[in-house]
Amino acid sequence: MKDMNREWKTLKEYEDILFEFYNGIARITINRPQVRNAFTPRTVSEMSDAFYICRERRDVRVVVLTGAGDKAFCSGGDMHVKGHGGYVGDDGVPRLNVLEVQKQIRSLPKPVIAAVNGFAIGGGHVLHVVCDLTIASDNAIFGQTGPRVGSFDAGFGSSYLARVVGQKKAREIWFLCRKYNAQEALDMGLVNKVVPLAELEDEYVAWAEEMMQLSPLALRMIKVGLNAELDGQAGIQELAGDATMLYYMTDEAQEGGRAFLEKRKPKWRF
Ligand code: S0N
Repeated sequence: MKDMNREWKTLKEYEDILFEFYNGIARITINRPQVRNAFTPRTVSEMSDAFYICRERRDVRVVVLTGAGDKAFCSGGDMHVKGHGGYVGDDGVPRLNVLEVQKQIRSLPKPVIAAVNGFAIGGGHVLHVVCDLTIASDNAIFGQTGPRVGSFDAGFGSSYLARVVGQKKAREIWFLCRKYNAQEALDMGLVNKVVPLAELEDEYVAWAEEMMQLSPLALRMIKVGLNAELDGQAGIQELAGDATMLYYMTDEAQEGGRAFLEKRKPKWRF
């Protein structure tokens, strides 16, 4: 059942996305239903800004990414603005700035849930793949189209996809460009749960609330560890950054800083 009393408060106004907050959950909604929530460079830079705010705000504990309407989560890059070298923004510069958002989602130190409410296609499919969890409505359709429409994502869109569904399935998804329904996606481990569309919001709020009962720092460390195992030096850098953050919380690290400011030798305790 949909909780009609749930009031989402706008966090910031944008042109192409909605950015709302409810009870520790930030929700980013791609709001271009007339093009099945395809993204332009502006959509992506707005998403990037919103994800940055989610990273910084302590009251945001879980982030949900979804699409407006009941037909699409996201249909990938907006073909109307695809030019030579990327998607062309209002400034005339071609970009693939969605790659930055993929990295932001993966390195956000909080769980990100994709709430897939329809088509998740092309670059839109990759967006759900890089989220930590995916909850899909029963009308959801998944697939890559790149080799059919003059594009491909050989980064997370391929390598991380293969870690999620296995090498054979990932190659099938990319080499045949088929579409898969929600049950097929569930069967191949591409999504965590499928619910009727009318129950999608209740479901992702329940999952977010369940995670918010748990230690935020423990979840953060698990996420960074899972990423580090896959991401080589960049993954180790993030894990090491969190290790440094934890070290800063110790008396030993505090003493080092104090000693410098007091112009004396630090007194390390062994
Ligand atoms: C989503 C589909 C299957 C929905 O079909 P349906 O319901 O029959 O609707 P349509 O009548 O086809 O569409 C409704 C209106 O929406 C427009 N539209 C749909 N998708 C797009 C889009 N991607 N760009 C622009 N407009 C779109 C339709 O044109 C239609 O408009 P009107 O009513 O005016 O005719 C179906 O729409 C579909 O197949 N869409 C295309 C999906 C697709 O191929 N997407 C891939 C786009 N390319 C990428 O994402 C590139 C990936 C990329 O950028 C990348 C590259 C390297 C590294 C990373 C990435 C990355 O993005 O991750």
